[in-house]
Amino acid sequence: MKTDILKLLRESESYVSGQQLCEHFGVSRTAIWKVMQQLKEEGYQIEAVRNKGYRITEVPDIMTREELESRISGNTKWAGQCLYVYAETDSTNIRAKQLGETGAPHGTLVLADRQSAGRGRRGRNWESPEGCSVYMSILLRPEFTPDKASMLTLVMAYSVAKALKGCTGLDVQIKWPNDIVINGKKLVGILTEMSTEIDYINHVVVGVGINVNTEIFPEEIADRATSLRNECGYKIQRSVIVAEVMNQFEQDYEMFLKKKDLSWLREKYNQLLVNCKKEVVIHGAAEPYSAYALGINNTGELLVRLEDGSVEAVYAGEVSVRGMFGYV
Ligand code: BTX
Repeated sequence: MKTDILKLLRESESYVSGQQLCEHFGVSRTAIWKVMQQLKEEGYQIEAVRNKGYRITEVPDIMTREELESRISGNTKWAGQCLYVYAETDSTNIRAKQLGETGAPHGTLVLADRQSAGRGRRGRNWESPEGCSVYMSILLRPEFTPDKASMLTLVMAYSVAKALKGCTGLDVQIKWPNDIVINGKKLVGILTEMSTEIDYINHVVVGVGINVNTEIFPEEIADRATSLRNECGYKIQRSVIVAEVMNQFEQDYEMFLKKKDLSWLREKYNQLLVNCKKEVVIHGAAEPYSAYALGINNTGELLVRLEDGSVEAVYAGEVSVRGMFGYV
């Protein structure tokens, strides 16, 4: 009921009468009043006017189940419909993988307000302070073969980039394969992990860390990390970002299932690619080498032109691409 009340209040342009709410939910006025008190305690500013009813005047940036559910529930069919919300956890990817082992449905979304052991790729760390950013992992149960799973990182990057552009108007770009950047700094990291048999996927977990309202970063990453707030100069509601990412990702995932490759987003993705048509350095298993990035192919590899004119496909798992001058 709290989720629905929140939704009704937010979506209503004027006051919602107590009587209306009582009838809608089949409960007493006291029950409604109690929910309003709880919401106020959580930081919602709710105006109560005699003979008119209730009106929400300010929404806090909190990551509670009700706040998130009220944003996501009517928006998607399966993405984020089953929700696990933690004030703190080690890593939402770890939680989602455990849920994957115990039968949680496709689209289950795990969120935390803080991660004590947020993870990047290859054992790296993801800074996850409390109260300011989005740490979320979606559990997927795809019916395609394991070789296609790495494309999901690219699909998610595309969905997140669109969602962030839509919510903030910022000119975000994708740094292949798993970061979103702006002005040469990292805004988002994506970590895809999967559990497989030889030719069968048990489940895939796509974890997304979005720096939303972080103002100060630890010294080690301060020169190459940024947040939406630092870029646009005002605070952003995290739950709105989460809901929009789920909305975009559900549509993009369904398109991916239909097409079985990235042909449908290739051109649009390449337009968002920060390194496209630029010299890059490929850091692989052997010596790093420089090449000219041409964009992704239909299966998500980065095509690069080598000095001898030949074109090579670089695999996401093998390398990281650095710009000639620093991080991007
Ligand atoms: P990555 O290995 O590409 O990036 C990790 C590197 O990025 C770190 O070594 C550090 O230099 C830098 N870094 C660390 N924290 C931040 C930050 N908050 N902002 C910008 N740069 C940072 C990228 O890995 C994948 C990250 C996925 C994070 C999500 S959060 C939800 C889910 N749960 C979880 O444990 N991981 C994922």
